[in-house]
Amino acid sequence: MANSGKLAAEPEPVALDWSATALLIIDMQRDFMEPGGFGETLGNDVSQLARAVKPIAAVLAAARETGMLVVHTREGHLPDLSDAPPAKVERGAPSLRIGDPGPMGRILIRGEAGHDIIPELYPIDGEVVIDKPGKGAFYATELGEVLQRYGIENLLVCGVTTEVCVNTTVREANDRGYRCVVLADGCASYFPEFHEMGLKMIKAQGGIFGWVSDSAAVLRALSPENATTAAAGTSR
Ligand code: C5J
Repeated sequence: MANSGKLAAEPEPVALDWSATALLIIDMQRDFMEPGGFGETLGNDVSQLARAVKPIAAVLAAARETGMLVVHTREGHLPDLSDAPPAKVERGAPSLRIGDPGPMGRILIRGEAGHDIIPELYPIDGEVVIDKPGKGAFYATELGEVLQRYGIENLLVCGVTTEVCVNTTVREANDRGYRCVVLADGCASYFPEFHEMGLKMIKAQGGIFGWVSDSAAVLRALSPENATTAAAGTSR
């Protein structure tokens, strides 16, 4: 595991105990990333999100190499929609609603092809996958217990979309006492201006919700040259 030197970040470098740090990858699902999924039914240009894939893949590879806990989340609902509030299902005028049949199966429903994580970032054995019905990864999930069990204090957060599920999760985590470092190039939005503002909202006011860094800084920090101590998490 890398040392506990400071990670380059804004508004200021942050010292992380890497053995108490997890990589949290938010909702890199086909439903958000690919044509025919939930994101596109809402009228979005899904190609805007592709830029986050390579940076996340690089950090994911480094996290796997160092034995860091990796947590993937998936937004979605039970087939009977019992966990989908009508206020969510009925909102707006999408081309298909949550639960409707689409080209990748029923929109945003657990177990359907569209609900799955994209192949480039597919979880491997030992990684945690959290299914969440809401935007925040803590709401109505076991994420808090999982992080506690592994002694996690810090989260490297990436995924989509910056201003919706990433921001909501970071705010939830901040209130629960986690240090959140959001990877700017590992997040994306259908609206580039919301991506920018979403990051600004996190790091403003002295880091009101956390820090913003990027994949290159994390890769430097996790590189073998910086590794001085054994990974606390290699038995995961
Ligand atoms: C959205 C998400 N945008 N994962 N979900 O509805 O950000």
